[in-house]
Amino acid sequence: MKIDVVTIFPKIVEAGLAEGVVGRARTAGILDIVVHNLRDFTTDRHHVVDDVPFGGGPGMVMKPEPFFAALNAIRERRGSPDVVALLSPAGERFSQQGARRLAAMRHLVLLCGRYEGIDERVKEALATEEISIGDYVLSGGEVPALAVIDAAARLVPGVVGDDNSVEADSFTRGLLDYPHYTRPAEYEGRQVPDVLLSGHHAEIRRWRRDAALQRTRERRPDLLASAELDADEREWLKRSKS
Ligand code: JFT
Repeated sequence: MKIDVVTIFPKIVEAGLAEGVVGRARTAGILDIVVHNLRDFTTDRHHVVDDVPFGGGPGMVMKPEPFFAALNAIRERRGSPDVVALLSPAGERFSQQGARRLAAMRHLVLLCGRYEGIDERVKEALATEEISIGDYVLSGGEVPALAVIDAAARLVPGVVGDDNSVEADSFTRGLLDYPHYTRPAEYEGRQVPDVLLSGHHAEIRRWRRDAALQRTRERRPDLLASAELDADEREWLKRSKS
């Protein structure tokens, strides 16, 4: 999978992509990610990327020309992308389903801005979609771009070493995860549930399934409506109604 990121803060984005499963997948050649410095696509002496807003008001707006030049360079050097996503608080909410859709693409471009936002003509003429990662206010599109890349990349075959761990993921089934424990079996007076030490694999499976269902009902009942539940799981929820 090819990904290009356009930003005035390439070091933030590079730092977020250098380590962990994404970093390893880049080294392994599974992910071909290039981070572009928007200022390299300016033509003035001072590499200015922002300007005052038409109509007045506070703050600065990102100029369109450097984004157009960056996209032209990406098309020439890297080919035509399938998706050009602009990160924006006004975008469509990103989700696990959105991550799956992007993970199936061959070439993604992510446009990051700062200040009050990017000139609307960048969205109109260059972006195929506008994405928000959630309802809270960040200072720019770099952290959202990292979240989108991480979520999509880990669904690309080979990026996460163990396919089973992606498969077992919370959200892949539409439920929250069960609680995890490792050694020691007792820590600061807190005991790991006996069943997990028992070696009874069928009972462990059942305990985890029930714990995931219980947690999801308590913390995210909204998820249960669209979760993929089998007959046993529906039955457990009915029987254990509290
Ligand atoms: C914030 C953002 C997302 C996402 C892109 C650009 C400028 C600062 C800003 C903040 C509030 C209102 C501008 C961005 C985000 C999110 C994304 C930009 N800002 N206007 N904030 N929070 N969930 N995606 Cl460009």
